[in-house]
Amino acid sequence: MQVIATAGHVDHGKSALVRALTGMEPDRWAEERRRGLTIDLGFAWTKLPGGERVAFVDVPGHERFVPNMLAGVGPVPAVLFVVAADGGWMPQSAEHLAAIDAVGIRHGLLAVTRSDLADPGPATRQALDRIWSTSLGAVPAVAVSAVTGAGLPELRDALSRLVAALPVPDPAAPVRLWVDRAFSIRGSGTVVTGTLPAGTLTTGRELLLTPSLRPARIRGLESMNEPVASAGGVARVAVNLRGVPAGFAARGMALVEAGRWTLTRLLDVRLSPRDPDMTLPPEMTLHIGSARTQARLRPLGGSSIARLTLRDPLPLHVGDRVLLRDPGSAAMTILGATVLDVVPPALARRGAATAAGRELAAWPDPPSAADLLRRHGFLRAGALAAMGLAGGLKPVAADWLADPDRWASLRGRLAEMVAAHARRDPLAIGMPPEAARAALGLPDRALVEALARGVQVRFEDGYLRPARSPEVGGPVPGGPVPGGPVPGGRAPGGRAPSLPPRTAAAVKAVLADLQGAPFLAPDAGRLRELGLDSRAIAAAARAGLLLRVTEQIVLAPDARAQAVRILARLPQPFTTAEARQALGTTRRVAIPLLEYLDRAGVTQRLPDDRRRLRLAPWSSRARCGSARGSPRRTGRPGSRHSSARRDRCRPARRS
Ligand SMILES: Nc1nc2c(ncn2[C@@H]2O[C@H](COP(=O)(O)OP(=O)(O)OP(=O)(O)O)[C@@H](O)[C@H]2O)c(=O)[nH]1
Ligand SMILES: [Mg+2]
Repeated sequence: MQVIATAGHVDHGKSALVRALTGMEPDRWAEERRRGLTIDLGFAWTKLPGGERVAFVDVPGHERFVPNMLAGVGPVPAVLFVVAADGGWMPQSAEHLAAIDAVGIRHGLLAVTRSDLADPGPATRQALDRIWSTSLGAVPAVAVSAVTGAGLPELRDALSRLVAALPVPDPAAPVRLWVDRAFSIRGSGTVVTGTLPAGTLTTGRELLLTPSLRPARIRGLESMNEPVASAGGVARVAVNLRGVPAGFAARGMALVEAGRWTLTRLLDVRLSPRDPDMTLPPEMTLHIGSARTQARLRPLGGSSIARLTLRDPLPLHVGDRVLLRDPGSAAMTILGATVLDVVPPALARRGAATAAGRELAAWPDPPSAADLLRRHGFLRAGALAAMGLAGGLKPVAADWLADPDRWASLRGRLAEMVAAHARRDPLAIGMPPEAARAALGLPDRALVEALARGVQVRFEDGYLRPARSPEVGGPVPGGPVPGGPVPGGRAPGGRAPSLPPRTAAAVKAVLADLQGAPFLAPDAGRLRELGLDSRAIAAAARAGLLLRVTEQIVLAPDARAQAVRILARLPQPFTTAEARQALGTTRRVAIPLLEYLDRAGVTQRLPDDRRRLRLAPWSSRARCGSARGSPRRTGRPGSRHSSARRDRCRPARRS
């Protein structure tokens, strides 16, 4: 089915024509019939000669009821423009045409009514001339008389052709049913009616009623007074809703699908071309569908782009057409506008408004997902869908979509930032991703992690570090690197250590101290003297240059493997005193070292406080390969174990 709205000056015969075409009474109110004047929207339908069903939304022509007219014309795809042969072009002919043009309706038909009273020629020429330059373009014209019936068959044929040429809307399109009538039926509850332009309504479905977003389940559906299980646009529908109390629903609300519309009070629009002398009023009435609200206008830069702040939130898509009207102005002012952004960014910086205006003026009409992404940098796929922009775009992280150029430049900036952070503070564990997120202005930490992939940034232990660390201390102009290469100074994985010269020298001194007595860890005084505080120790341990047993006990990196070898020679299990003696150290070191080995799963502490190695002395860890963390391998690569050796390379059986 299709839905066509009437349009035209008061008393030009719109309702009489609808009545003649459908046999139904479009003037629903007794007052309308008594006064012979349409006040509110009327609804009637019929079958055309080709069998197509068409519904009419009959609008009032009186200037006082223009808002009602706009509510009827808002969601329809086509209009039946009415001009009386004996009346000719009149003020509301012009105003209705301006509204049709502003809303952007592209399909229509001219009916020159009351042609039994005057020659329809002049009125036809006048009207076609005006209509031609609007969104309707060239339309067919038919002279008719609702009284004599002359021209009605021709009009029906013309309507058939018009309907056949209308685009078929997508049945899967997001549903937005603007409510043009709401009432309650005893026993059934709330019923709302409207013109469904696209998408499908099905009984049982839950929708949201804007602006409250109150959930409303479809209890029953009717189209043209007949119950249906589902209705696809374009259609006139009456929807019986569950969950909406009597008196709650009203014209201007909309039934929408969850997640497919953006409910917004702030939008950026492109105003359609207008008289260059016209100054924009600071406030206008905005109409879309059956809704109307007040809008504050803020021009952005040039004359065509404006930011609108609405009194009431509306469910909108990018690309929607809205109508702006200034009911107060002496000269009737109607402007059309295309919605460019439904979640526009704040214009905080100086010059931001002009810059935004310039950017948006260059956008195509309607804008694409790529345009919106360029402006916002990042958008969740769901947010883009709620703007009415189907993506097909691949998220960069989680459900985040990114503008490709912005993404590429952020990658570079992240790498630079992390490298600079490491240079500034080589002892730091790395850059916290939250700091990187804030510095880059990213909306989500997941984006930082995704950015780090593919650039020279590692994400380790929850921190960002350069993938390749700078040389120890960094290059020093005009001289050798102080501290020089550090003994044993290769971190696992072959990373070059990244320590400032002072720390590197201190580490070197500690390792020299430990050379003769590997388990006599330097005491607090010695560490202080060398300037090794807990941060420096942590950095050296991260670089694999020291083994940090506790905050204050540091040993050479291979101390663990060495301890395992020594403890393996003891009778199992052994006491703390036996271990201390064998390791040649004091209780200050022995106890934390044994606890460290317990935690590492190398030793097992028994209930009597003695310990044993978890792996037998001849185990693979102790003898057959390197102990974890030790850079030295005891097994020669490539050498084959003898069978006796292989036997000894089995874990001890648990007793
Ligand atoms: N002679 C003659 N009278 C007509 C014809 N069409 C409408 N009329 C009369 O013109 C008057 C206005 O007709 P309506 O159909 O109410 O006009 P309208 O455009 O719906 O008016 P509003 O809804 O108030 O804007 C009525 O008295 C009709 O009987 C026609 O073709 N011939
Ligand atoms: Mg009427």
